[in-house]
Amino acid sequence: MKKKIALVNTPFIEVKDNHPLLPPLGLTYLAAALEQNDHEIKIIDCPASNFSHEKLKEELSSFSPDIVGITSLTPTIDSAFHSARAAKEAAPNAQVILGGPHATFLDKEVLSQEAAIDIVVRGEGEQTIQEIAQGSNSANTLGKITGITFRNESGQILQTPNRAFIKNLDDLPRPAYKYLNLGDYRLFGKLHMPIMASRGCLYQCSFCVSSQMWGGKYRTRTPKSVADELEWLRDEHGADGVQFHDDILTPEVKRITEICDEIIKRKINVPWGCQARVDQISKEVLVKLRKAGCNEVSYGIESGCQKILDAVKKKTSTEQNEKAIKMAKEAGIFVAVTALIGYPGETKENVKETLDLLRRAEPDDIWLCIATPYPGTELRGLLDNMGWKVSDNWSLYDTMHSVFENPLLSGDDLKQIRKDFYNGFYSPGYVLRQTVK
Ligand code: B12
Repeated sequence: MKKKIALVNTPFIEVKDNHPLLPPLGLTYLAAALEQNDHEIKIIDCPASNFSHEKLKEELSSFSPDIVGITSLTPTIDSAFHSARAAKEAAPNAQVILGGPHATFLDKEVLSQEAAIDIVVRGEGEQTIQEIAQGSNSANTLGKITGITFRNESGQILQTPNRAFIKNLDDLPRPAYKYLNLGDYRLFGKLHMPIMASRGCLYQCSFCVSSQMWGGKYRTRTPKSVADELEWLRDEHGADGVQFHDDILTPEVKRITEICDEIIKRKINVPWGCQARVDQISKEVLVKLRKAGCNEVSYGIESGCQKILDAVKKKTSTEQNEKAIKMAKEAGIFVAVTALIGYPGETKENVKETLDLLRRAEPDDIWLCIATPYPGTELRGLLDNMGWKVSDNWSLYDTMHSVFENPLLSGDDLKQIRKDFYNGFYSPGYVLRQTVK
């Protein structure tokens, strides 16, 4: 049966305003899956449209959906609850579904906290939402759909088994951007669009949920399908730049070389950025990336202290961190890094090692993140086991706030360290060097 389905990116204020607001890749993938079954779809991207919850409610009232699907991360979960209540008020008979990493790992909690949410979709959502939309909303039908947690008629919360990961990513229809007003995403007139060439991560860093969310196996699309999508983004949507959303684009030299060669051969000529690991990058790979249009590489260096790199299970060394930054700069690629401070066991001296490394290597941009125990991470389990007090104020889970009591580094210490570091790093000298570049 054809249904009316609204997909909602919940209202929030971007945490970092010099980053372009990108079209929501997850929602456009869900829309593409749903339109295969002829459903009527509307995507409401509240941050892009500058919609409040009140305005969202008005939009939902006039669309009158049968299903409302909401996406959210940990820092936006309270806003997602608010959106769910707005959805029930606007369309009382609609099924309200929540997805994304926070809901995936706190599925039962989310359903017991917010009565306006009917179903949580855990993990990859394309096939699951298709099945929900095709079926009725009886507990009997829902109970047969893998990868969901839901409330039955008597209020009991039931969890079905995990859904198997999608095997062949080339089978997925391309993200359906036609439901968005792409003009909303232009920054200084330029449109940046996302793309994802793989899913899954082979590593299990203690602060990250990726391998659980997307699987510990690296699932890839063919270089041809990636290059086809890049051409499509450029020609059909007018993309001026592209951002790869893969956790890591470069784990296999052969594969990244093939992708780059395909881009070079076809003269795609669109600048792009990606995330890479410092132990998988070489001068040759960086030169190839640059030749294929890569103008920004982002490394999760995490720390300049080997003790902390080992504690977070990063499987890299401080020497690799420094060398990878240097090589990217030499290849003429803008290099951004994320680094972590305030990990359990870290001292002020250990943090200083990280800050010294950053000052020495001088990457072009730095995200100095305060260690944050997102639901589903090993770090969260570690804090629970140690009995350290962890905040449940999810809006603070943006890596700029300290959310657990740390006997070695207090929240105030970490805030001050960040402030002092940024004040020094983005000095008039830095600005001058970047301008000359
Ligand atoms: C690109 C990215 C960003 C971009 C966002 C750009 C944009 N507008 O999309 C930027 C740099 C801005 C960013 C910022 C942040 N990010 Co970020 N980011 C990512 C990254 C690398 C890719 C996101 C993506 O496009 N994924 C691909 C799409 C297809 O997946 P998806 O959106 O999750 O949707 C799928 C499923 O989740 C599910 N699903 C999702 N929603 C729904 C809804 C319904 C109804 C259904 C049925 C299914 C469903 O189905 C979808 C299709 O399979 C992910 C890691 C990852 N691999 O996902 C981290 C990730 C999402 N980010 C994360 C974090 C922590 C942040 C920050 C909070 C902190 C920080 N300093 O980075 C900020 C906060 C942003 C905010 N506004 O609140 C965490 C989230 C953890 C959590 N529990 O919330 C992740 C998972 C990284 C990690 N490994 O821990 N991020």
